[in-house]
Amino acid sequence: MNFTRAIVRVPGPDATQGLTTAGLGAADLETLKLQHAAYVDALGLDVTRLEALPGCPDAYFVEDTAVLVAELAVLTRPGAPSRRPEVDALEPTVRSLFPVVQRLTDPATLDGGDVLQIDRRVYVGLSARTNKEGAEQLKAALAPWGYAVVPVSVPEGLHLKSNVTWVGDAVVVTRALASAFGDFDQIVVPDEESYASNVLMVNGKLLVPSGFPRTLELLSRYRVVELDQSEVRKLDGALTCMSLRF
Ligand code: CIR
Repeated sequence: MNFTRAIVRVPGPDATQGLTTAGLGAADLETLKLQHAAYVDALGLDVTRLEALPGCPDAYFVEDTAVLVAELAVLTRPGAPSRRPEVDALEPTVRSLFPVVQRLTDPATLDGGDVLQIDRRVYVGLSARTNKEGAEQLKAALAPWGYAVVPVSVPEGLHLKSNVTWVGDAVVVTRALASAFGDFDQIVVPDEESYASNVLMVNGKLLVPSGFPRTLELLSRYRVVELDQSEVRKLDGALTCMSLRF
């Protein structure tokens, strides 16, 4: 929750052509770029801003391509084959910033959106994108550093973090995943606001997607910054996806 830096990637001219299951219609490129820029500003971190990656429309969802913890970075192997070139593109940046870098290999698949770190526990969603081998390889990479990897099945939504995020003293969670996070204080989002379970706590400021009034009320004890995610959501994206924080 305490970060100084972030890596982001600027959305390219093809950013609205990415993978999606949202069924919310076509995204508007200019609005999407504005939403991305507002998000990067709101992070308030020292940002490494990578250029758009031609041919990889989903590349600005940079979270999926690495798992960063204090001691090391693990480059992933995204579940969607079209996204795998994004990892090679990220690798030099990560190597320049982290002394230890590991990389998941075939047959592992894992998207960073399926990884939720809560202190020394790292929850890994088994989803359409992340398989058991992905969770096992991540466990092997992190175990020497004292992290416990806990697999969780993802009942709905694209990723684990489409259902649950950590705000420092509680999880913000959908009803579907509440029981899997019974060890923690919980803020359970109403079913019709499940998208709002993806929030991002950065140094005491809580970034929240706008348009979810009941969740906003539940989060009123935090210092909330609302951000319009309408276009990003059309591409199955959410707040955590668009940066790697460390
Ligand atoms: C995809 O389907 O891979 C992208 N359109 C959305 C990825 C969202 N990433 C995330 O939630 N971490």
